[in-house]
Amino acid sequence: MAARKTSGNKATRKQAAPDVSPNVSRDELIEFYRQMLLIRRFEEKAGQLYGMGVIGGFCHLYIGQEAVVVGLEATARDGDQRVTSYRDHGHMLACGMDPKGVMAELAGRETGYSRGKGGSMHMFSKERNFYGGHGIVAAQVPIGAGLAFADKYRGNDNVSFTYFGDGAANQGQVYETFNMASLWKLPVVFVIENNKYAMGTAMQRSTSTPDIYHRGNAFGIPGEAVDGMDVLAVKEAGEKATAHCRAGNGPYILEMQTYRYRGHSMSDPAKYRSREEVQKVQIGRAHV
Ligand SMILES: Cc1ncc(C[n+]2csc(CCOP(=O)(O)OP(=O)(O)O)c2C)c(N)n1
Ligand SMILES: [Mg+2]
Repeated sequence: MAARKTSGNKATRKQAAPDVSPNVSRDELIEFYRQMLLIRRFEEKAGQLYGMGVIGGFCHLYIGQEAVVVGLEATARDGDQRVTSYRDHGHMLACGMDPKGVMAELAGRETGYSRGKGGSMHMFSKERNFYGGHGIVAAQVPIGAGLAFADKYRGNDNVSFTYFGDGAANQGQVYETFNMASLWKLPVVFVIENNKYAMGTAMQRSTSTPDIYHRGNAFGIPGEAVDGMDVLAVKEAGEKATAHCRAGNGPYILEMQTYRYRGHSMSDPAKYRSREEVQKVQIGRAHV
């Protein structure tokens, strides 16, 4: 998580710190940190419980990518909807789902969000407008456009946050969705979480052009790349994207430059990248 420098010295430390930006209060910053830390600690515990055999089945950790979902959820309003892939624990916690219910589901308990039958990849909350948790790569993308279609039909100004990975961005159904979403001016923010890898395949081995956010050009969908390790940059970009959608201008693409610190899933030999590469990103010496 990249932290921004704040002003201040020892003499003034006891006084309330000044707001770092006109758009973000000190309390809001603390709340962002609390949420990112909640996700980090939740994920670490999930990894530990998996190792102990308490959690079974598939389990994909979000560690490293926390700023993306926390920054974007800061721009969400009541009524906004969200859908994502199997790497979904952070999204559920950030949209206000109960961590105990999520953890219970991971452990296959009846008190879990899917009564213990869905596991890590298949949880939903109608109350929080969270529509999963999808194990089929990119399957959630047309679903996200469908959610936005419902909003347009109902005539409200809600948006649908539709998250998918850099690998998913190479799937055909993404482009069918871009076409319809643009044609019908659907209020959907396509959030590409570019963590540089699709399982063990580095992006440059699978993706013809490095700037995925350009992929909306053919459909007239604007897009931009964002430092996904900086929660404030994410929030700022999210505000622009949601304002675009809420004003009836159709979809918007945000390519979040991020990185996953852990393996693709719990069984990942991690032979496709070096420990040094991961460490460089963690200490902020490499561009993500
Ligand atoms: C249609 C389909 N093809 C292949 C797979 C196997 N698979 C699971 S995750 C994954 C990689 C996806 O990478 P990306 O979209 O970058 O998401 P990330 O795991 O990095 O979050 C693949 C190929 C699948 N689940 N569904
Ligand atoms: Mg990826």
